[in-house]
Amino acid sequence: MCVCPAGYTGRNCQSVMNSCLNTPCQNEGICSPIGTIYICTCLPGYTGRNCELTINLCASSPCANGGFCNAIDPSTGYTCTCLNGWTGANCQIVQNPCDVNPCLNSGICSILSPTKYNCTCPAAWQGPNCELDVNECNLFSQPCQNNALCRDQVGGYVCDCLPGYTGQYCQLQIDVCLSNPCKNGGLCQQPSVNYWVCKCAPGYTGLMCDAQVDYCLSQPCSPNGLCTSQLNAYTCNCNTGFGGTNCNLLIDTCNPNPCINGNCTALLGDYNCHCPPGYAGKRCETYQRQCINNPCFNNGICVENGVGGFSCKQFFLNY
Ligand SMILES: [Ca+2]
Repeated sequence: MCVCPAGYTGRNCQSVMNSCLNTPCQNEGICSPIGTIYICTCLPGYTGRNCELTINLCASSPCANGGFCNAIDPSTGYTCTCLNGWTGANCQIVQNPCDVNPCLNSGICSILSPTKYNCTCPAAWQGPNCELDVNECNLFSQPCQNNALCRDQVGGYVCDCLPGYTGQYCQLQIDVCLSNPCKNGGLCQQPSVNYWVCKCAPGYTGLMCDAQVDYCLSQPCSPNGLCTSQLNAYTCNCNTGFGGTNCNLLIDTCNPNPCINGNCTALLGDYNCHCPPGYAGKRCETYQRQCINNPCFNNGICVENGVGGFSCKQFFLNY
Protein backbone atom coordinates (compact mmCIF):
# COMPACT_ATOMS: atom_id res chain seq x y z
CA MET A 1 0.00 0.00 0.00
CA CYS A 2 1.25 3.40 -0.98
CA VAL A 3 1.11 6.35 1.39
CA CYS A 4 0.77 9.23 -1.07
CA PRO A 5 2.39 12.66 -0.58
CA ALA A 6 0.13 15.67 -0.30
CA GLY A 7 -1.67 16.37 -3.52
CA TYR A 8 -1.64 12.89 -4.88
CA THR A 9 -4.00 9.98 -4.61
CA GLY A 10 -4.74 6.63 -6.17
CA ARG A 11 -3.57 3.13 -5.60
CA ASN A 12 -0.14 3.99 -6.83
CA CYS A 13 -0.41 7.69 -5.98
CA GLN A 14 -0.64 8.25 -9.72
CA SER A 15 -3.51 10.82 -9.63
CA VAL A 16 -3.26 14.50 -8.75
CA MET A 17 -5.89 15.45 -6.13
CA ASN A 18 -8.31 18.37 -6.87
CA SER A 19 -6.70 20.90 -4.58
CA CYS A 20 -9.96 22.84 -4.24
CA LEU A 21 -11.92 19.81 -3.14
CA ASN A 22 -11.91 20.92 0.47
CA THR A 23 -13.09 24.48 -0.42
CA PRO A 24 -10.17 26.15 1.24
CA CYS A 25 -11.13 29.70 0.22
CA GLN A 26 -13.17 31.46 2.91
CA ASN A 27 -15.63 34.33 2.67
CA GLU A 28 -16.86 33.25 -0.71
CA GLY A 29 -13.46 33.53 -2.30
CA ILE A 30 -13.20 31.63 -5.57
CA CYS A 31 -10.80 28.64 -5.59
CA SER A 32 -8.71 27.88 -8.67
CA PRO A 33 -6.66 24.59 -8.64
CA ILE A 34 -3.19 24.81 -10.16
CA GLY A 35 -1.55 21.38 -10.10
CA THR A 36 -1.35 20.30 -6.54
CA ILE A 37 -1.89 23.78 -5.16
CA TYR A 38 -4.69 26.32 -5.42
CA ILE A 39 -5.23 30.08 -5.53
CA CYS A 40 -8.05 31.93 -3.82
CA THR A 41 -9.50 34.99 -5.59
CA CYS A 42 -11.03 36.99 -2.74
CA LEU A 43 -14.08 39.21 -2.81
CA PRO A 44 -13.42 42.90 -2.16
CA GLY A 45 -12.58 43.52 1.45
CA TYR A 46 -10.84 40.14 1.99
CA THR A 47 -7.28 39.01 1.63
CA GLY A 48 -4.96 36.29 2.81
CA ARG A 49 -4.16 32.96 1.17
CA ASN A 50 -7.60 31.65 2.01
CA CYS A 51 -9.32 35.06 2.02
CA GLU A 52 -9.52 34.68 5.74
CA LEU A 53 -8.38 38.26 6.48
CA THR A 54 -10.50 41.39 6.20
CA ILE A 55 -9.06 44.52 4.65
CA ASN A 56 -9.79 47.87 6.35
CA LEU A 57 -10.83 49.78 3.25
CA CYS A 58 -10.90 53.00 5.20
CA ALA A 59 -7.22 52.63 6.09
CA SER A 60 -6.27 54.22 2.81
CA SER A 61 -8.49 57.27 3.55
CA PRO A 62 -10.47 57.01 0.34
CA CYS A 63 -12.91 59.81 1.24
CA ALA A 64 -11.57 63.11 -0.10
CA ASN A 65 -12.13 66.69 1.05
CA GLY A 66 -12.69 65.84 4.69
CA GLY A 67 -15.28 63.17 4.01
CA PHE A 68 -15.76 60.61 6.74
CA CYS A 69 -15.17 56.95 5.82
CA ASN A 70 -17.63 54.37 7.08
CA ALA A 71 -16.22 50.85 6.95
CA ILE A 72 -19.17 48.61 6.52
CA ASP A 73 -19.50 44.96 5.62
CA PRO A 74 -16.13 44.00 4.13
CA SER A 75 -17.90 42.46 1.21
CA THR A 76 -19.40 45.78 0.20
CA GLY A 77 -16.56 48.05 1.12
CA TYR A 78 -17.10 51.52 2.55
CA THR A 79 -19.13 54.66 2.15
CA CYS A 80 -18.12 58.27 2.45
CA THR A 81 -20.10 60.87 4.38
CA CYS A 82 -19.10 64.07 2.65
CA LEU A 83 -18.76 67.53 4.12
CA ASN A 84 -21.18 70.16 2.85
CA GLY A 85 -20.26 71.25 -0.63
CA TRP A 86 -18.87 67.87 -1.78
CA THR A 87 -20.42 64.87 -3.30
CA GLY A 88 -19.54 61.68 -5.22
CA ALA A 89 -18.62 58.22 -3.89
CA ASN A 90 -15.35 59.57 -2.51
CA CYS A 91 -16.51 63.17 -1.95
CA GLN A 92 -14.34 64.15 -4.87
CA ILE A 93 -16.95 66.21 -6.74
CA VAL A 94 -17.79 69.84 -5.94
CA GLN A 95 -21.43 69.93 -5.14
CA ASN A 96 -23.83 72.07 -7.26
CA PRO A 97 -26.58 73.15 -4.86
CA CYS A 98 -28.81 73.82 -7.84
CA ASP A 99 -28.69 70.20 -8.94
CA VAL A 100 -31.51 69.31 -6.56
CA ASN A 101 -33.74 72.00 -8.11
CA PRO A 102 -34.35 73.84 -4.85
CA CYS A 103 -36.18 76.74 -6.50
CA LEU A 104 -39.91 76.03 -6.79
CA ASN A 105 -42.53 77.51 -9.09
CA SER A 106 -40.16 78.09 -12.01
CA GLY A 107 -37.67 80.04 -9.91
CA ILE A 108 -34.21 80.29 -11.46
CA CYS A 109 -31.33 78.90 -9.36
CA SER A 110 -27.88 80.45 -9.34
CA ILE A 111 -24.85 79.08 -7.50
CA LEU A 112 -23.24 81.28 -4.89
CA SER A 113 -20.94 78.59 -3.46
CA PRO A 114 -20.91 74.80 -3.25
CA THR A 115 -23.34 75.15 -0.38
CA LYS A 116 -25.22 78.32 -1.22
CA TYR A 117 -27.62 79.21 -3.99
CA ASN A 118 -30.01 81.98 -4.82
CA CYS A 119 -33.48 81.66 -6.31
CA THR A 120 -34.74 84.37 -8.65
CA CYS A 121 -38.50 84.04 -8.33
CA PRO A 122 -41.27 84.92 -10.83
CA ALA A 123 -43.36 87.90 -9.79
CA ALA A 124 -46.12 85.75 -8.28
CA TRP A 125 -43.80 83.96 -5.86
CA GLN A 126 -41.38 84.86 -3.10
CA GLY A 127 -39.34 83.28 -0.32
CA PRO A 128 -35.88 81.64 -0.33
CA ASN A 129 -37.13 78.85 -2.55
CA CYS A 130 -39.96 80.76 -4.25
CA GLU A 131 -42.31 78.70 -2.12
CA LEU A 132 -44.55 81.55 -0.94
CA ASP A 133 -47.45 82.95 -2.94
CA VAL A 134 -47.19 86.73 -3.16
CA ASN A 135 -50.43 88.30 -1.90
CA GLU A 136 -51.16 90.62 -4.78
CA CYS A 137 -53.98 92.23 -2.79
CA ASN A 138 -51.30 93.79 -0.60
CA LEU A 139 -49.25 95.16 -3.48
CA PHE A 140 -51.73 97.95 -4.05
CA SER A 141 -53.76 100.00 -1.65
CA GLN A 142 -57.35 98.82 -1.97
CA PRO A 143 -57.24 97.58 -5.55
CA CYS A 144 -60.94 96.65 -5.36
CA GLN A 145 -63.30 99.61 -5.24
CA ASN A 146 -66.61 100.25 -3.51
CA ASN A 147 -65.80 98.07 -0.49
CA ALA A 148 -65.32 94.96 -2.60
CA LEU A 149 -63.40 92.05 -1.12
CA CYS A 150 -59.99 91.33 -2.64
CA ARG A 151 -59.16 87.65 -3.04
CA ASP A 152 -55.55 86.65 -3.66
CA GLN A 153 -54.82 84.38 -6.61
CA VAL A 154 -51.63 82.99 -8.06
CA GLY A 155 -50.15 85.87 -9.99
CA GLY A 156 -53.03 88.23 -9.37
CA TYR A 157 -56.24 88.87 -7.50
CA VAL A 158 -59.98 89.01 -8.07
CA CYS A 159 -62.48 91.44 -6.60
CA ASP A 160 -65.72 90.10 -5.10
CA CYS A 161 -68.13 92.96 -5.69
CA LEU A 162 -70.86 93.99 -3.29
CA PRO A 163 -74.36 93.76 -4.75
CA GLY A 164 -74.98 96.47 -7.29
CA TYR A 165 -71.41 96.77 -8.55
CA THR A 166 -69.59 95.17 -11.43
CA GLY A 167 -66.38 95.48 -13.42
CA GLN A 168 -62.93 94.01 -12.82
CA TYR A 169 -62.39 96.37 -9.90
CA CYS A 170 -66.10 96.69 -8.98
CA GLN A 171 -65.77 100.25 -10.17
CA LEU A 172 -69.05 100.25 -12.09
CA GLN A 173 -72.58 100.54 -10.77
CA ILE A 174 -75.01 98.04 -12.22
CA ASP A 175 -77.90 99.83 -13.92
CA VAL A 176 -80.74 97.95 -12.23
CA CYS A 177 -83.26 99.68 -14.52
CA LEU A 178 -81.80 97.81 -17.50
CA SER A 179 -83.96 94.85 -16.56
CA ASN A 180 -87.07 97.00 -17.16
CA PRO A 181 -88.78 96.16 -13.88
CA CYS A 182 -91.53 98.77 -14.33
CA LYS A 183 -94.53 97.59 -16.30
CA ASN A 184 -97.28 99.46 -18.15
CA GLY A 185 -95.17 102.44 -19.07
CA GLY A 186 -93.88 103.04 -15.54
CA LEU A 187 -90.68 105.07 -15.28
CA CYS A 188 -87.75 103.31 -13.58
CA GLN A 189 -85.50 105.35 -11.33
CA GLN A 190 -82.39 104.29 -9.41
CA PRO A 191 -82.22 106.42 -6.30
CA SER A 192 -79.34 104.41 -4.83
CA VAL A 193 -77.07 101.48 -5.60
CA ASN A 194 -78.84 98.25 -6.49
CA TYR A 195 -82.24 99.76 -5.80
CA TRP A 196 -84.95 100.78 -8.21
CA VAL A 197 -88.33 102.40 -7.84
CA CYS A 198 -91.10 102.71 -10.40
CA LYS A 199 -92.96 105.90 -11.06
CA CYS A 200 -96.18 104.47 -12.41
CA ALA A 201 -98.14 105.86 -15.30
CA PRO A 202 -101.61 107.19 -14.37
CA GLY A 203 -103.99 104.38 -13.57
CA TYR A 204 -101.34 101.88 -12.45
CA THR A 205 -99.96 101.06 -9.05
CA GLY A 206 -97.85 98.47 -7.26
CA LEU A 207 -94.10 98.09 -6.83
CA MET A 208 -93.75 97.26 -10.51
CA CYS A 209 -96.83 99.18 -11.73
CA ASP A 210 -98.34 95.82 -12.59
CA ALA A 211 -101.71 96.49 -10.94
CA GLN A 212 -104.47 98.82 -12.01
CA VAL A 213 -105.61 101.46 -9.57
CA ASP A 214 -109.05 100.63 -8.16
CA TYR A 215 -110.68 104.01 -8.24
CA CYS A 216 -113.81 102.57 -6.58
CA LEU A 217 -111.87 101.58 -3.48
CA SER A 218 -112.66 104.84 -1.74
CA GLN A 219 -116.36 104.38 -2.58
CA PRO A 220 -116.71 107.70 -4.36
CA CYS A 221 -120.27 107.03 -5.54
CA SER A 222 -123.12 107.75 -3.17
CA PRO A 223 -125.24 104.77 -2.15
CA ASN A 224 -127.49 105.76 -5.05
CA GLY A 225 -124.92 104.79 -7.66
CA LEU A 226 -122.84 101.83 -8.80
CA CYS A 227 -119.11 102.46 -9.15
CA THR A 228 -117.08 101.12 -12.08
CA SER A 229 -113.33 101.57 -12.02
CA GLN A 230 -111.70 102.37 -15.32
CA LEU A 231 -108.19 103.22 -16.39
CA ASN A 232 -107.43 106.48 -14.66
CA ALA A 233 -111.02 107.23 -13.59
CA TYR A 234 -114.25 105.89 -12.21
CA THR A 235 -117.83 106.26 -13.27
CA CYS A 236 -120.96 106.17 -11.16
CA ASN A 237 -124.04 104.67 -12.76
CA CYS A 238 -126.79 106.40 -10.84
CA ASN A 239 -130.04 104.92 -9.69
CA THR A 240 -133.16 106.44 -11.16
CA GLY A 241 -133.71 109.94 -9.96
CA PHE A 242 -130.14 110.62 -9.00
CA GLY A 243 -127.48 112.43 -10.90
CA GLY A 244 -124.18 114.18 -10.60
CA THR A 245 -120.71 112.66 -10.90
CA ASN A 246 -121.16 110.76 -7.66
CA CYS A 247 -124.96 110.27 -7.88
CA ASN A 248 -125.43 112.47 -4.82
CA LEU A 249 -127.80 114.92 -6.52
CA LEU A 250 -131.53 114.50 -6.66
CA ILE A 251 -132.48 115.26 -10.24
CA ASP A 252 -134.99 118.16 -10.45
CA THR A 253 -137.29 116.56 -12.95
CA CYS A 254 -139.22 119.86 -13.25
CA ASN A 255 -136.26 121.78 -14.53
CA PRO A 256 -136.55 122.31 -17.36
CA ASN A 257 -140.29 122.13 -17.01
CA PRO A 258 -141.53 119.14 -18.94
CA CYS A 259 -145.17 120.22 -18.68
CA ILE A 260 -146.25 121.97 -21.84
CA ASN A 261 -149.34 123.19 -20.03
CA GLY A 262 -149.88 123.00 -16.33
CA ASN A 263 -147.71 122.97 -13.23
CA CYS A 264 -144.96 120.49 -12.53
CA THR A 265 -144.37 118.50 -9.37
CA ALA A 266 -141.02 116.70 -9.10
CA LEU A 267 -141.03 113.05 -8.15
CA LEU A 268 -138.08 110.62 -7.71
CA GLY A 269 -137.11 110.07 -11.31
CA ASP A 270 -140.42 111.28 -12.52
CA TYR A 271 -142.73 114.29 -12.53
CA ASN A 272 -146.38 115.08 -12.47
CA CYS A 273 -147.98 117.66 -14.67
CA HIS A 274 -151.15 119.18 -13.27
CA CYS A 275 -153.12 119.99 -16.37
CA PRO A 276 -155.58 122.92 -16.53
CA PRO A 277 -159.07 122.16 -17.73
CA GLY A 278 -159.07 121.19 -21.37
CA TYR A 279 -155.62 119.61 -21.36
CA ALA A 280 -154.51 116.07 -20.77
CA GLY A 281 -151.58 113.77 -21.28
CA LYS A 282 -148.40 113.19 -19.32
CA ARG A 283 -147.16 116.62 -20.24
CA CYS A 284 -150.64 118.18 -20.59
CA GLU A 285 -149.77 118.32 -24.20
CA THR A 286 -153.20 117.29 -25.51
CA TYR A 287 -155.96 119.78 -25.93
CA GLN A 288 -159.23 118.15 -25.13
CA ARG A 289 -162.23 119.25 -27.14
CA GLN A 290 -164.80 119.78 -24.38
CA CYS A 291 -167.88 119.35 -26.49
CA ILE A 292 -166.82 116.21 -28.26
CA ASN A 293 -169.09 113.99 -26.19
CA ASN A 294 -171.68 116.69 -25.78
CA PRO A 295 -171.85 117.10 -22.05
CA CYS A 296 -175.06 119.18 -22.32
CA PHE A 297 -178.31 117.61 -21.31
CA ASN A 298 -181.76 118.10 -22.72
CA ASN A 299 -180.52 118.81 -26.17
CA GLY A 300 -178.50 121.67 -24.96
CA ILE A 301 -175.95 122.73 -27.47
CA CYS A 302 -172.36 122.66 -26.28
CA VAL A 303 -170.39 125.73 -27.13
CA GLU A 304 -166.74 125.69 -26.39
CA ASN A 305 -165.75 128.64 -24.39
CA GLY A 306 -162.16 129.51 -24.74
CA VAL A 307 -159.64 127.10 -23.42
CA GLY A 308 -160.93 124.24 -21.37
CA GLY A 309 -164.42 125.46 -20.90
CA PHE A 310 -167.79 125.08 -22.51
CA SER A 311 -171.30 126.22 -22.01
CA CYS A 312 -174.59 124.72 -22.93
CA LYS A 313 -176.98 126.86 -24.82
CA GLN A 314 -180.67 126.32 -25.28
CA PHE A 315 -182.12 127.24 -28.57
CA PHE A 316 -185.79 127.90 -28.69
CA LEU A 317 -187.42 127.15 -31.85
CA ASN A 318 -190.17 129.45 -33.00
CA TYR A 319 -192.83 127.37 -34.49
CA1 LIG B 1 -51.04 85.57 -5.04
